[in-house]
Amino acid sequence: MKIKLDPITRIEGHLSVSLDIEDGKVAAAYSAGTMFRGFEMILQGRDPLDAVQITQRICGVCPVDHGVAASLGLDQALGLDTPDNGRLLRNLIVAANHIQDHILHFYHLSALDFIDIKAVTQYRGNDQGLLELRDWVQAELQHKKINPAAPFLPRYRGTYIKDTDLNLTAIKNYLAAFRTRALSHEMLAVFGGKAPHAASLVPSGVTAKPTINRVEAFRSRLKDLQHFIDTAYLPDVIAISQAFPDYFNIGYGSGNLLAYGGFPEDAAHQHQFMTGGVYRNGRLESLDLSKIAENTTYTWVTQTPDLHPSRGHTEPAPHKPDAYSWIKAPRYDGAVMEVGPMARLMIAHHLGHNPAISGLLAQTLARIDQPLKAMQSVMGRHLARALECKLLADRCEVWLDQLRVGEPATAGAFKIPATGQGVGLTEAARGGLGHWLEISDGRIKHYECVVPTTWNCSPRDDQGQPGPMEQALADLPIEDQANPIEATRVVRSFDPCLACAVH
Ligand code: NFE
Repeated sequence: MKIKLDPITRIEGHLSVSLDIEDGKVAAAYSAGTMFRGFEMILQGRDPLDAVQITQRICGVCPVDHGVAASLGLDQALGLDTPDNGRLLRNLIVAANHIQDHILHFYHLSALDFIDIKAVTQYRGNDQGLLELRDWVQAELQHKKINPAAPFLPRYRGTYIKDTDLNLTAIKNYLAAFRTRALSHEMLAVFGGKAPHAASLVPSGVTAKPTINRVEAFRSRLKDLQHFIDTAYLPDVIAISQAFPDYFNIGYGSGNLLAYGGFPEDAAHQHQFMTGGVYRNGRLESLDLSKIAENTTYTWVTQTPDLHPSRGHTEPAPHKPDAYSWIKAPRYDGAVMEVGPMARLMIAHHLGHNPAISGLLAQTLARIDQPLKAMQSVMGRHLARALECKLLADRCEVWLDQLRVGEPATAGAFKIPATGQGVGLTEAARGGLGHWLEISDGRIKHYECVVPTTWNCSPRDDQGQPGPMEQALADLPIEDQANPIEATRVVRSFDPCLACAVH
């Protein structure tokens, strides 16, 4: 028996997942990115500065991550130093977007896998938003749609939360999260110029100078976001995780974790708020970029030997036999690696360099009575995002205080060299993001992005090793094959962005 989930809704981009079912369980899973984009080809021959703006168009949910990765790559290629203000403003812009992105993922993409939206029909208060939502859902229950955009029913049959108060609280927060996300985008735009695609990112920093007005405009919104994270997001994730403890044992994945590190705390990037590292076979290793290579055995691109991203090659081959995805298969020393908020939290925890991270993680796990290893699961990924949101929002206060008001946030004028090479590594919302670039004759000669969802949703490689999400789906029991809700819960826990994955 085969189940094909195509397209998977409530994610970003075009993902198709095929499941082979035997004895009521997933025997094999295949993850396919079903669209070609070709950004790396578009960039060839262009002015290197274009990369900061063009790569932001890879995605609407993590554009500033691409903008910062491109800027960091150009910093290296152009030999530019970034003043502290530039580093801090990059951190603040990226953190503002992570907060928006994690809240988007939990409330608007994933929560309805667990919360019972039908509970809103029992709402008896006078909140205008909830009353409108109640009318929409009631109409959908009668097979009518008042608003064509109301997307709640039908849905997969399955077990949803039964506690009406918990459902209604989470549904109220689902609505509040729209305003909260708008606030995070406003906060991003204070220094980014606009959102989602920031105009102010440039090599060596950010064109916006920190002024008292801007710092306070950022800070006042941050306070509201911290309040939402502390009183809605974290409590809702914890309540849902307690209602579905089984999902701490479901969706393990490849077990190996990778982070490049992000949010530098000093000019040399020696210290980062989220540290890079590799967690493989239960042990921590330091990251060695030379061990990264992309395999394309099952990707619809011309077959090459495994290539390091500095030599990555993309030439579409849509009729390639046996290929089943437009996503490449990045591997680390041949190993399948998961990236993302859970990976960076676990790596930071194992490194033990940051008491704020280890303390919050340990305290939360104690509260819900789960061991550390439970983090490598569907519910662990949701929890990691919520914890990271709190950690980043709290850290933004420190970065705001460190800004030197009135001083520049770039190194000033620079020249594009005839030749140069660089790599920009950062932590995007969904995990480690790397841009490798080469300049020749003052133009971009080569550009290769290795993107979080490229790691997580990668297809098999030449060794037959399935990608992290494919592994997380393996052996998953599917109770009702007409309603494979368990599979969509596993898939959404990775927060896939296919626009990014195929770029
Ligand atoms: Ni399109 Fe992205 C993030 C990046 S994920 S969302 O986060 O880079 O592949």
